[in-house]
Amino acid sequence: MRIDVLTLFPEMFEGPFKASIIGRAVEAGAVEIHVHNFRECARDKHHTVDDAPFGGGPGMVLKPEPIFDAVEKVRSGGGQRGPLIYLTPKGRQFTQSMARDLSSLDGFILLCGRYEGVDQRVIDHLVDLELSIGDYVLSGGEPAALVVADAVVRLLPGALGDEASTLEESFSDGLLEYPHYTRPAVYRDFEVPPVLVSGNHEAIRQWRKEQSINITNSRRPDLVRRTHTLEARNENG
Ligand code: 6GU
Repeated sequence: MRIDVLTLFPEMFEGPFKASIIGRAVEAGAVEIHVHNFRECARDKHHTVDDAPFGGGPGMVLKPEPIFDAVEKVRSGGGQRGPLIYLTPKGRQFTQSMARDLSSLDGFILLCGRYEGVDQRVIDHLVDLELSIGDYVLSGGEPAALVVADAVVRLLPGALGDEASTLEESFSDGLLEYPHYTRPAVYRDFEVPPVLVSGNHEAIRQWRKEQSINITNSRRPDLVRRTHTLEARNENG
């Protein structure tokens, strides 16, 4: 996979893309990540990327030319033909199922906005998908691009040590994960649930399923309803 990131703050990606799972996936050759500063595509000698909004009002708007040029350069250069994804609080809410869909692509481009946003013509004529990571406001799309890249890259074959681990985790089956415990079995009088040290694998499986359902019911009833709706739909044909 190849991910290209277009941003005015490439330094925000230096640490995160080197560390941990993404770093390992890059090292292993599962993903190539290219971060581009689209200020370099600005045409004037001051490298201007923003301007005041037509119609007046506060804030600045990112100009279309540097962004169109940067995207065209990426698409002609490295041979990246994947979708252009614009990170914006106005976008569709990013989910685990979108992460799965993106992980099957050869690549995609992440465009990070700043200020009041980008000129609408970028969205109308260049962007394929607008994504948000949740209902709060960030100062720019960069942290959201990191979130999307992380969620996708960890699903690539070779990114995680233990390949089974992405199938059982929270959201994969529409439920939150059951609690985990490790040694020691007793710590400061706090005991591990006895079933987990019973050696009864069927009882453990049942306990974990029950825990998943209970925690999802109490914290995220919206997820339970969605799973049940899907199960009901499948049964009805
Ligand atoms: Cl993608 N961008 C910004 N600026 N804020 C956000 C967001 C994105 N997703 C949630 N909040």
